[in-house]
Amino acid sequence: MLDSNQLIEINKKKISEHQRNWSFLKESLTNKGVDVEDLIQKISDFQIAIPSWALGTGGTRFGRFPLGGEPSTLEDKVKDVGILHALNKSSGAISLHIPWDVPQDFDSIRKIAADLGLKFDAVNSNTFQDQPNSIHSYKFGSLCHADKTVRAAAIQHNKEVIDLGIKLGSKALTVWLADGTSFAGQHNFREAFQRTLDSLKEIYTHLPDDWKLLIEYKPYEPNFYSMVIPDWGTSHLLASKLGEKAATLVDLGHHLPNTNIEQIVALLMHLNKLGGFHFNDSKYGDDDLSVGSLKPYQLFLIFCELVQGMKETDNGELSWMIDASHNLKDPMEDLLQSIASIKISFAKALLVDYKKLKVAQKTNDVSACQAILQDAFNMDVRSLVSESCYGLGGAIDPLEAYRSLEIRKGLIEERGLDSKSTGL
Ligand code: LRH
Ligand code: MN
Repeated sequence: MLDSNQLIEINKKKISEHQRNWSFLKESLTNKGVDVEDLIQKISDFQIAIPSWALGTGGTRFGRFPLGGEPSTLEDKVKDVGILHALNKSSGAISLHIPWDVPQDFDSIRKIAADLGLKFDAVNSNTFQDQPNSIHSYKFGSLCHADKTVRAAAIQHNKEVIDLGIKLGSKALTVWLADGTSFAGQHNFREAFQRTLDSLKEIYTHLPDDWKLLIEYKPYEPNFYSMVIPDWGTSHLLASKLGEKAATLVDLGHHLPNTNIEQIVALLMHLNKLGGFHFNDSKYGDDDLSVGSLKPYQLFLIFCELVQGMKETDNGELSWMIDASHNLKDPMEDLLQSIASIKISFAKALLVDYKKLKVAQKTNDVSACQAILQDAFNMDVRSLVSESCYGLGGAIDPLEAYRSLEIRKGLIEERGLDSKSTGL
């Protein structure tokens, strides 16, 4: 558990510089007629779920470089998310992946999480790996598999993940399927789609009334010729055929190069079928890199569609989650930087003058449209995000606090150099 007194000491070293930056920004925002208190409240209320599978060093098929002090139990994973939340007051939930994170004792894991101010966000099923001594194999798919008994096993697994999530207080199931083909002719596209829809219908009947089914799409990997759910259109088609509890989950890394993701987000909100996000960044494929580390302007444009969509559409509540894999950085530092990028993009998107933008759009004043967006994007809102975090008892600079508190050193002393985290 992070000692809050230590945090107070660390903040003392940053407070005068922070207050100088914040008072300057606060004054210029107030002069622009911005309701600063409302802005702070929106930033403070914005909580992003941490993926349980991203608290250790992932690795690629070419190698994995462990860091030491990794959480090898679910209890330790929840504690690590607790440390992130104590530092940035914005990581108030954890998203579990089953069977990588099956709780041994539900009451104790709920208590550990509650004591750290954490909730359980969407639970993730896994029919992309075979479990030891499982009689069925998902090698050739799961919900789309030609063999009815394999589909039945995958459906049963998803129902068990829902039951497990209910015991944790989760309200959503995320389904991502590796199902697809790597060779032309390997399966019949229409039959595979229909089998997948029929399987999802059986899972959908098991959802409690207040739950969501989040359907995640991906254009390729681990299959490299076709995926059964390759794009937002297919995910939306399935979600529409299933019912109002089903929606599309947008993983930022699951798009072919140069895809206009902000347009996809706008359309899904227009259709009230956007369910949530897996935030990350990428240059080429599903690179699962730190959020905002490569395409901060795209992330800003996505949040501009979200801010407008949350005001102007009836789209339901969204699940905000990170989905990343860490090969080079300390996972905790990577997650702190990713959360900061997300909150900075959200803050900038809240500062766009959308009234002025609509006028410019109506009059086809293209230069003005760009200038209005970039006015907000070019604002330095870091002290605003720090002020909201500091106001909640967090660190003015969470990453610097994580380092000055030598948290990784402490975790290595406690867990050793070889502790390995379950996940990818
Ligand atoms: C697939 C994915 C999906 C997962 C996994 C860990 O690429 O994005 O969300 O379940 O990563
Ligand atoms: Mn994902």
